[in-house]
Amino acid sequence: MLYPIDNGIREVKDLSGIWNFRVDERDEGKKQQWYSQKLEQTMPMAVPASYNDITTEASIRDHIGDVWYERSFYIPASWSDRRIILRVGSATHHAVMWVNGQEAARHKGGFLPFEADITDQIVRGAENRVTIAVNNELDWTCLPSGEIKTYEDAEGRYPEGYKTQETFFDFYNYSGLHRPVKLYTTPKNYIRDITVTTAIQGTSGIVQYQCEISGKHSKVVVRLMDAEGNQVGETEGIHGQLTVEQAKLWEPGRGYLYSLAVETFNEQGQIEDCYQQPVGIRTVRVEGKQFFINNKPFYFKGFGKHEDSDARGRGLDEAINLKDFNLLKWIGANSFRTAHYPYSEELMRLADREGLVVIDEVPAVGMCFWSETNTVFREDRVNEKTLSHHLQAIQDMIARDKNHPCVVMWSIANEAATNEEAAVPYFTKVVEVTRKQDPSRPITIVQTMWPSVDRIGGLVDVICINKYFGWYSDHGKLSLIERHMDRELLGWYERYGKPVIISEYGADTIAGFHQIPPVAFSEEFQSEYLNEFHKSFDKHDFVIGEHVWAFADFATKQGLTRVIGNRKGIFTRQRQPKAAAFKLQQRWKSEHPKW
Ligand code: BDP
Repeated sequence: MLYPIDNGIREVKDLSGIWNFRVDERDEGKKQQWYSQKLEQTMPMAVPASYNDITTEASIRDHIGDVWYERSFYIPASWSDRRIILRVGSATHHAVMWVNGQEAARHKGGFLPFEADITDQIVRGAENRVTIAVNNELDWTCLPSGEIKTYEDAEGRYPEGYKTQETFFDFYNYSGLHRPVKLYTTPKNYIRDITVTTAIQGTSGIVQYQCEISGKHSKVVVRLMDAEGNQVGETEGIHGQLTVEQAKLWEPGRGYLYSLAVETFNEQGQIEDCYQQPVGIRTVRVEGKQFFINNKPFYFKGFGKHEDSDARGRGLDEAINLKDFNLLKWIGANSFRTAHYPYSEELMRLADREGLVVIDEVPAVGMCFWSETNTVFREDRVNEKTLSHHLQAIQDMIARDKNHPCVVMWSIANEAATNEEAAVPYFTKVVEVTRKQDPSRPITIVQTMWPSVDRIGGLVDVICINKYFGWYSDHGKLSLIERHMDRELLGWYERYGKPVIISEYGADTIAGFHQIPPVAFSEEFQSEYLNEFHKSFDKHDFVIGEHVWAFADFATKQGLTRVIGNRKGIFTRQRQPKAAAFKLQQRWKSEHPKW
């Protein structure tokens, strides 16, 4: 799926800004067809943003159900012979979109784009109206999964109709139009998709491409330009290969990008469509105990992150993204995981440019109750319907992100109950579909289970584990961490013989709390805590990465263990460093046998 771009042929009109917004308190909008005319009783709402933290009303923040967005737009006269596409970067979690009262698209899944060809629905020369109903309810057929709990049989202890959204993941269920809504054009015959893979031969880079073109064309011309705009290769055809001598590689810390310019020509030989696809020449491979980028062993230093900030919630904020990337570089990190869902396309393009390495994760989070009897993979929970949505989400994520050089591995789930027997056929299918869709990248699943009970580590290429010794178990006992971690790591390696990344380890820390000797929640404790883990990581050559949880403090649902959100950030939610940030910087920026 191509990202909408502006060029000499295609145009983009960003509909970000203030939209009309209404909370559907009584769930009546669809029945009353609110989309058939201008929305009434609206308030202003920013797009892109989560709506939850924008107002002062808890009832809006915590609303369960539909909310409605609406705005008007005009189609420029110059777009008269164009296809016109309306594209939503993400709507969390379900959406129905109408244009001038007519349904244009519906979509399930809160973290991936969808679009509709609205050429025949719009009026030219007059005002058009787009209405989007966004719903945030989660059940077991969704990713992430959830349950709506009702209280009818609670003997009147709760008001009539009272319900709660139960979630099994540790981030606030932010909702709304989180990413830009854009109009873009293509010609009638257009480039539908481009897939690029790259290889390295000696000092040359090989760029293989495959285009999908809709409608007739007489010729496809493909040029490769370097970052300075010089042409370094040219060929013809909807698929093919270009060789770049003395190629400049896309490397961690150095996001060198070429541009693959595809042009299609009509039967009269005139140019019809064109698209410029950024290309990073790089390879990835897992072999033995190591992860190779461009045939060099790579050690992952970095974080699990979230798309999360004050006021905007999960809404795209390019300033925050850039600030985060600058902080990642400042601290000496080279990578992050998109915990626990695919991040915005804008952020992924920035990671390509900045040379940050990304583990791209599908929103399969919350599939575990850490219990042998309260199982998750069963008919009334994670079932066939969940699987089919899971497969769809993976295919859509790969379709969106396949060309990003920054993406070096797919994560197919976070902390699933991989000890359950029924998890085996489930993840066998997920892995099979992921590999088929993208044979070029390794696959991981982020594990919470113990190596002795896990059943699916054999399916993936890299073992990722989340470990909280000294926090959720043996709380506060810093002296036990190294010992527990050693046992755990050896357990995984002995069982599967695969490289291991510690994809989460961390301790809640309130910026400004100090204690010597260290006490849990103090800045000193967080620094010591990480240090104890590092002692263990440094001993084992099959450990190929450390991602601290988390990059910054983030919002969660309210809970006894959450003091206004999850405080495991190395930075506060406002992106200021806690003491551990300086310790990590010291470690990650110093000479070390692992990097
Ligand atoms: C892990 C989850 C992550 C949580 C973290 C924590 O993967 O989403 O935020 O624990 O408890 O289990 O801080």
